[in-house]
Amino acid sequence: MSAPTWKTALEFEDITYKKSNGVARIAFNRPNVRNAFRPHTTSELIKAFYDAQEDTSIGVVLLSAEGPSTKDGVWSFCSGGDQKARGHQGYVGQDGQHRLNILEVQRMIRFMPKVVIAVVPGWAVGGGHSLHVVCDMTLASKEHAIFKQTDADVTSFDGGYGSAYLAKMVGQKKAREIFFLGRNYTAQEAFEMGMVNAVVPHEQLEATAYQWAQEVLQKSPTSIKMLKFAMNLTDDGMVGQQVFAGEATRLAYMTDEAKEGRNAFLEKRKPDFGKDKWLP
Ligand code: S0N
Repeated sequence: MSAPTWKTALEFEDITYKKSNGVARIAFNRPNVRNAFRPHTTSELIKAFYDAQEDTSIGVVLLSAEGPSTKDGVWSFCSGGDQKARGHQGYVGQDGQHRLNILEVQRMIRFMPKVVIAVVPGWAVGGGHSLHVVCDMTLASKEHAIFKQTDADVTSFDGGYGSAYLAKMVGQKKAREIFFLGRNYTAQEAFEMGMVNAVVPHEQLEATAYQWAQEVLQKSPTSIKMLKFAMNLTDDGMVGQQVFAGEATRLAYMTDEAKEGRNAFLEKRKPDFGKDKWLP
């Protein structure tokens, strides 16, 4: 496998955004506050994820983090919502509005027809923990990754994917322990409870993530997309069905049958879908 040749895709302030050979890398870049997200960060994340979704050359997105902190050398993935930006109705942006738009980022990760891998080099805490949960896979630094839920400490809780979906992943008892006690868990412990795919030596973390991405890119894009949406479906209710069914409709569009339906309408005639098409 050739080494990545990262090129900056778009310039941002709170995140970095690069691409290389079918892979997009979106990374938090506020290491001195443990990569906490403020509204400016989330709006940049939304722009980057949208760009990656629209780019047909991209099949895998790595959600990672720059670091370590220049203050104390500590690594972080993300420590959740920036408590300094927190107002009474949400997180307050430069425009003075209160928002909770990290949830929009979660939905983009969940519904994007591409694979999103969380690359966790350090602390994954609060809303940062929830982000790794919603990603399709998680790789964690053996030496520095720490998983922790502080939502109940700061009364800023994720009652959606961050908790209910986590419970599907690690089991009800363990998920309740994670949230109710707010303890620290190592990468190995997170692996053993089923919320981390692999524990990787820190120095190899980014290279391993890129290699996993390249492996995914060898697979059939339609299969990967349909499998992701099929696995989401049972937990996502009617929205899950809508996302899965949209792709089924796209596949139907590709058939001669669909072309005949469209052409017949445009030519103002009855469609002829042919015989012997009712497969058993
Ligand atoms: C990450 C922790 C455990 C690291 O501890 P450590 O290593 O001892 O470092 P500290 O000295 O504590 O921190 C270093 C510097 O970084 C600042 N900082 C850290 N985290 C944050 C943060 N989240 N916000 C603002 N600043 C932060 C420290 O202040 C310190 O700065 P200096 O050097 O200037 O003193 C530890 O730091 C920690 O516990 N952090 C707080 C984690 C936390 O409680 N996060 C919020 C939890 N809740 C959410 O994230 C939920 C948000 C969410 O996803 C959501 C859910 C539902 C609906 C909407 C939302 C939404 O947010 O939109």
